[in-house]
Amino acid sequence: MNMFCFQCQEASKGVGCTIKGVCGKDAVTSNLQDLLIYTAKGIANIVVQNNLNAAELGDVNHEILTSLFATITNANFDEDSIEGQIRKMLKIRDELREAAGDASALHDAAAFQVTDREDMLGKAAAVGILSTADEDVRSLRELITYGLKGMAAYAHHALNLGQEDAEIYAFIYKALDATLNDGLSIDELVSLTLETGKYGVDVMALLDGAHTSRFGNPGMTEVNIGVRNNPAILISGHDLTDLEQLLEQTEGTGVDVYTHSEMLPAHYYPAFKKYEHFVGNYGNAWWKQVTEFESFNGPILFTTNCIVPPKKEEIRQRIFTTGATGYPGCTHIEADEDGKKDFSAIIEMAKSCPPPVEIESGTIVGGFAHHQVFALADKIVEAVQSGSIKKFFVMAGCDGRMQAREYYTDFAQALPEDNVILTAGCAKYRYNKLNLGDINGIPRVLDAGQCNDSYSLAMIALKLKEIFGLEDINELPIVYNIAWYEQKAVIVLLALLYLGVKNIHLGPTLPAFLSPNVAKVLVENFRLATIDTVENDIELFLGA
Ligand code: FSO
Ligand code: SF4
Repeated sequence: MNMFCFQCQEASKGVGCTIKGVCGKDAVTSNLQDLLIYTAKGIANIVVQNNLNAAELGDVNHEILTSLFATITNANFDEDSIEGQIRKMLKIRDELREAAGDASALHDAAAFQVTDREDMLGKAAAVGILSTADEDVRSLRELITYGLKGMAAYAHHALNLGQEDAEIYAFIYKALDATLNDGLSIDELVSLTLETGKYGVDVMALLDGAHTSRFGNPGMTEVNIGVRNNPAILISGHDLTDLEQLLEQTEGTGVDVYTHSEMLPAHYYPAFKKYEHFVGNYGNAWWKQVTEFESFNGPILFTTNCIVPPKKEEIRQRIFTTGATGYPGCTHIEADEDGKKDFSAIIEMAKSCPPPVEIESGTIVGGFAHHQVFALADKIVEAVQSGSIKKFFVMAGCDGRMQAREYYTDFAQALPEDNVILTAGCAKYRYNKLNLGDINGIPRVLDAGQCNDSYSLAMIALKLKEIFGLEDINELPIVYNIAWYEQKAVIVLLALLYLGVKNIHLGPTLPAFLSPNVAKVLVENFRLATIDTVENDIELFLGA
């Protein structure tokens, strides 16, 4: 069976995965994910055509988020779970359509019917990415859709914290529906792409507010990267409510909890500091999990992507998924109606496992989200004015397993000592253990947090613009050298473009889903570029 997916940076040959994903996603799962997206578009079509009020769509909104989120790279590899979600969405769609009345003007996505898996796969083949023949229209439709996937992931986390915004849902319906509309011009699709960026800013602000109002403002924190001699659970992904519940349920059980990859920034929040058994961070960015899960010894809880398909049965038995994630053969933990999750099976398993094997020791420093950086503003402004800090390099985004990403370690190392790196997302693991020192007490790597905390980096830029009395954000001594991997990075990128940031360097390669003409539009209007050699880039960024 064939598939076509080009949504992430690892798209095969820089074009697209056609037989099996480089990520490990098989053709059945990939095609079912295409059909799930098509079904979500069908629901959006009904909502838009009937002018339904998103504020009144409760569960429909939530299932749209779950569906988009489940198709993000490395989130859900479980074909049964994707099929189950399609069936759920079709039921919601049909009820919505019947309640709305007039169905005559609806798109096929709002009305098609399927019976079994085979039927679903047949339909998927007809409605996948390549069903849009014009490569520029396809490129823009997918760019918008991937932005929406990232938006949905962040909205889902905010929702878990009880925060939602009907305007974001309304935009998701509008944009999904627009991707079905053959009447839209390229210009209209480009402007919808930028509007997606606006809602990207809004959703990150929503999540930032949800996090900080519940867990406090992140502050400068030293995080232990060594281990203790107790059995332990490793928690990965981005969902802080899952972490909160896990910490509550493990308290007093003798089981320690460690963060992995994008969960590291949880240590920066005041609310989690009170847990004595919340020991530290184990390991590095997502792709190193293959060896790190082996030496961790205990169970692992995935709250979101990035899952690397576990080859060994022993590891698979220790992996638990929750929320939009899934992997065949791994235990999935569902929330009850109140959002509560029962992690007792994970805790019981942990008790029977040996403690983690130490792979590193010492500490790393982070917690430089907007509140902490604003508190240091005087010091930072003084350092800029005195020339102690020459430039800031925003190196946020994702890490990945491709060798080309060594560029980011080399770049951080080669950067002259009067420059500061602002980071967020798992990209940080390429340089956050290098001991790059500090400038007048300000660490040279300032980690704001998760990829969604790129919002903080944008807030910091806007604050500096205000302090320095500048007209344009691009006059700041800030260079954007961003690494991307999956669709959350797409919404972060669109958000930065919406905020007017120009000259973003995106690597290690430009997205396969940008057609030459769409890439040209981004280059001409935003001076978007990719990376070169470390030497040439340092010269380019600092030479003038
Ligand atoms: Fe990384 Fe994976 Fe946060 Fe992504 S762990 S790659 S952009 O999921 O979301 O930074
Ligand atoms: Fe390929 Fe990336 Fe799609 Fe996986 S998510 S199938 S690696 S393009």
